Amino acid sequence: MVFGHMEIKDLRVHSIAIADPPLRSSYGLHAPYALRNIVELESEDGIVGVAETYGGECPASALRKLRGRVVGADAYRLAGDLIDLVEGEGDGAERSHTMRTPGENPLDAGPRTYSALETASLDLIGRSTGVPVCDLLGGRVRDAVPFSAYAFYKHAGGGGEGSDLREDKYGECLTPASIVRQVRSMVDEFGFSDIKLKGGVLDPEIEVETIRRLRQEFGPGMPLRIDPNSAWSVETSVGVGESLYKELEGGGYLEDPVSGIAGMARTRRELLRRGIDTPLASNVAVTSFAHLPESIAEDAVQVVLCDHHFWGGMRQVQHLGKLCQTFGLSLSMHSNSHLGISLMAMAHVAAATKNLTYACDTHYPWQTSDEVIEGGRLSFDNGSLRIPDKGGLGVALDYDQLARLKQRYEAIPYRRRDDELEMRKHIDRTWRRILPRW
Ligand code: GKR
Ligand code: MG
Repeated sequence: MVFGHMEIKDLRVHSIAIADPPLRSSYGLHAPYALRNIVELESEDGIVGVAETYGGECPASALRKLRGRVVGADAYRLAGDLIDLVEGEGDGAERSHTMRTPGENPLDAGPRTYSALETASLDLIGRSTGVPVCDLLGGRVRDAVPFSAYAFYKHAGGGGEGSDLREDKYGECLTPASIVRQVRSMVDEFGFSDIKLKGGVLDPEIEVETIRRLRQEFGPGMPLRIDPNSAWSVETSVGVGESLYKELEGGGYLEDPVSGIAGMARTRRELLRRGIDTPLASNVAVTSFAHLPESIAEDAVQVVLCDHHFWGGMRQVQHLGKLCQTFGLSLSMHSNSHLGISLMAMAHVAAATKNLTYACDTHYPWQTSDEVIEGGRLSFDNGSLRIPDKGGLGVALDYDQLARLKQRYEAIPYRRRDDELEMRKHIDRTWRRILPRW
């Protein structure tokens, strides 16, 4: 290896499937398996850097198409060499997640692909130098990153299919009382001290009641958030905001109650007119840098949810953090169904991003049994993940588990996330995603 240069010899992309329970959101229903792609970059010295990203065919083929630009490139310069993926076509305001589930929006394919390669190259550099990724990113501002309990209304079932059915750890949860039980169990097991409820599933009155019951159970010291993924009209959003004013105080927020920047801005104005200043958060209306000018001018969103997987990588999240700080916005973190490589990458970028002061979202507790890293499932310590004292991300691939999850992917028919179709297959043959539903 020449000083300050590390040639990439190979790019490998592995499509895997992980068991996922029948979780509900305004997008529809989770399939029995969530799909992920695992990326490996191998250096000339045989060191391997890894990343985890959105699953299925499109993300995998977008990565494979870049092979000619990646193999032979310098790992230290890869992110710079590929920056056109982040800044080129698709950086427009059309990129919202209102109608497309995260990971399935062709307009953010470039930033998503770039992010996976940036993460794997940072892991590679970190492993070869012994420096943790958060310190390569400029240095950590925290050693442990807090995550929140992510409650979902769900049908009975623990995920998987046929002979691969998994234990249903939380049972059916379609009432306020069963959500309280679900969250109690998560908080007791993982030590979380923030709660997010995925809403947009049941009548808003039931969801309001669910939040109230959570407040009764956990008290005012436990911040609460609710996220119906744009399922409500402005009127409903304002009504819920009024009803839950007290419950969302003290570090909580109302996330994407309504679709679009204009709808969020109207909701904000109406709430302020009523003396309610609950922050509005978003990972649906605001999903790219191009959305920020309008959102800031209209005061539509006060908490931006970053996610290195679709914002164009870890450095773009740091830029986003600085922009948010400059304009007086807060920063939180979004997640989708994922395994430990993603969780650790999320922790590293959060550790290196100063104004990420909210507990991050994570779906990790929902993937109860599958894992692809050596040592198996990662553990939270009092709801937080500690940055390991190791170079890179600090996790290594377990190749037996990887082979098992690849076989699973080959054996199942799912090739992209389609929650609307799953809803029609299992719950209601006529179901369509209608916005606003209430
Ligand atoms: O997993 O069903 C889900 C969520 O609704 C997910 O798709 C969202 O992207 O968690 C996410 C969110 O905060 O909007
Ligand atoms: Mg959200």
